[in-house]
Amino acid sequence: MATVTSAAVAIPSFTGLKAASTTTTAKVNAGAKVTASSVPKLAIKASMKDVGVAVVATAASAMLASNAMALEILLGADDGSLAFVPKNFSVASGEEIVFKNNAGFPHNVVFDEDEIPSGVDASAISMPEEELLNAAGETYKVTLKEKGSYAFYCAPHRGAGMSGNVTVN
Ligand SMILES: [Cu+2]
Repeated sequence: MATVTSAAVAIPSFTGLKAASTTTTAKVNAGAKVTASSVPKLAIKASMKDVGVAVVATAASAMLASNAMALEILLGADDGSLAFVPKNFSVASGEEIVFKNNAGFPHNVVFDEDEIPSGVDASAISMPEEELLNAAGETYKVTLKEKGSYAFYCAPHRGAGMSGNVTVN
């Protein structure tokens, strides 16, 4: 096996990979399998490092994007009245809805099994009736995929009119 002592061998391949896309990196990896030289091994090390950084950066920006997409609904109005704010709203299919405890809690979020699109399991998208959000800022997050109209309510305050409707487009 060849001994790599000179930076002149390693550095050009490293620099080249840095500028290259992941597609090019994959080609180098495939080539390394048939080559016994230690030069490709160095190249693989460098390329793995670069790919790792790229993956992390992609995940971070995806998270930022999904947070920006989320729609926040307050549980309890600022004046303490028992309501969802806003009460009626629309979301895109797959967009996250974040119900956030605001005032007049405890609250919860229960979808009405008779007023959601057919085929959707109400229990799969609802909090259990007896489960409550007790502290300010607590959240219940749900993502609805099936398009249509969904009615929901807060179990402790249903009688007081704390209910709402979301249309998934
Ligand atoms: Cu409530």
